[in-house]
Amino acid sequence: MINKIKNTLKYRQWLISIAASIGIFSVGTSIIIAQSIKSYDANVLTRLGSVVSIIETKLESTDEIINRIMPLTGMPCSTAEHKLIDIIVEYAEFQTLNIIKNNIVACSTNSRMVNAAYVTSDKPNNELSILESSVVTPGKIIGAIKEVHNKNGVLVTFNGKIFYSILEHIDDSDNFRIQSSKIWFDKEGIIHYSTQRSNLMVASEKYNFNINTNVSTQDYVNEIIQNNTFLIILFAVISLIIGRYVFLNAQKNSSLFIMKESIADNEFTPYAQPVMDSNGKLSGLEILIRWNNKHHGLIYPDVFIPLAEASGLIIPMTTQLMENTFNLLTTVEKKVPNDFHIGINISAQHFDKTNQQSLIASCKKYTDSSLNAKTHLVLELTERQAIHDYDETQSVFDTLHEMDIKMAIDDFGTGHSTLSDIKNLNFDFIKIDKSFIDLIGSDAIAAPLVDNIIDLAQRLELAIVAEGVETQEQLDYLRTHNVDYIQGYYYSKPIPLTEFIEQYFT
Ligand code: G
Ligand code: G
Ligand code: MN
Repeated sequence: MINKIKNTLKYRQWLISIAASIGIFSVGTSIIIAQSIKSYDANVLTRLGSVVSIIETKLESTDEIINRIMPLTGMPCSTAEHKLIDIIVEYAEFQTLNIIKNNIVACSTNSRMVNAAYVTSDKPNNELSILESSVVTPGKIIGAIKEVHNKNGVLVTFNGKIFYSILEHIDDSDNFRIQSSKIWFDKEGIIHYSTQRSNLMVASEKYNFNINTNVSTQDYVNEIIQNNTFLIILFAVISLIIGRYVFLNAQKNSSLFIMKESIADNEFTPYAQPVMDSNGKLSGLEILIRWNNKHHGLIYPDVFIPLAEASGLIIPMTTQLMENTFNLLTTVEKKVPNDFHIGINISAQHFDKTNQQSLIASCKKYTDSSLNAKTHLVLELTERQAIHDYDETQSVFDTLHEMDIKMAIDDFGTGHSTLSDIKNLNFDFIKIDKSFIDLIGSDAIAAPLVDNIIDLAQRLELAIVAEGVETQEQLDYLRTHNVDYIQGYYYSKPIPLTEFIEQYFT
């Protein structure tokens, strides 16, 4: 029955929970992906940066060597060149050392440089130029730094290998490019003329070059797969769990929503089952709630009472049920026999601080009404639920007893209460659970259980109601054991209270 209601809401429920799952998963994976890209980039930049600083260290001795050569510029080349050769052997990274006169190499450690290599005045001093060699190693990369004043000075050149041989020692540097002005080269040392550079770059602060590399989407994907598969799967699982939670919650909320509406529409109606005395004379009734839903017909309490109790809706539901019951019975008040018992089921929640007043108010309405003169109100508290706060319950019991309201322990034998609880709470009736009545006339092993439970009930010196009596055999047995009241299909199933009134009170 309730499934039909749920079906109408399924679509919305699925939508919400799938959206929640996908939403959480997307946010989670986006964070993981962004984090991975960031850390991958940072790692690459660190490696680029280390190449830059290694190259800078190799160029470190340039200032010193230029300062050593500068005093030689005034000497004749025959003297100067010997000194230049003495200097160059001390430094591995230099290819040639040269003295410039009139912007052209005049003296050099390599004779081919003389009168062949020149400097241009427009380039600033002490700046690194990386270029293609035309004199000593034509076609290969060299580095050059000059310091020339008034067309005279010093020029030093480096073997290009000092730049790219480093890459051999750096992990994953296949795509690293060393770039300066208009040229770049990679670890192969082949010159490319292009100013285009890749997306990640670290530039030297001191010299005119940078190291850059391209990171492709594929690199990021590989990185994520390698390091974050587990996290992503974990997020997928978490998203599914949350999705399921949302799904169940949506289900609960939608049922609750319908239930609230139904209280407003007065869809919860009282059914009644007669309770007879041992002579078979009508002595009372038990009100059993039914949900008469406009779309789905009659719904039984075992479906909605647990949800009503869990959500607290049981409180307004009971208030309404009691009011409806009292109103209907008042209409036939004159036909109701004296001492008639009206049984109402209540829940443990009714004794919580926040709900007590609601129960007491409903009872007050009863005691203030004319029904009170000839009937007894009996509140049935089930043993199946545990009592939340024993002291609170006891004080409400006292209040109710002062109002002459009677209390029954329902489903006796099935639940939580210990005998001392029952004694202290001052019940007036005991309703023996149907499961014990069912044992009557069954087998020899089970039968003593029934005797024991009846015996126990009698020792408590309370009036006893047997529930779920269906057969003559059960009835006879209960009569011989002096059980006071009988309730069950033997006499009648629960029927709408209106029908009950028609049947018994007209
Ligand atoms: O007739 P039956 O199927 O009605 O009842 C099923 C269960 O629902 C029983 O355990 C009964 O105590 C409980 N029940 C029926 N009506 C009410 C009610 O109005 N309030 C509470 N709390 N329980 C009820
Ligand atoms: O509140 P309580 O748990 O006592 O509710 C009694 C329950 O037992 C209700 O569900 C009611 O419909 C059911 N009931 C009452 N008499 C009989 C009976 O003779 N046989 C069966 N099977 N159920 C019964
Ligand atoms: Mn009951």
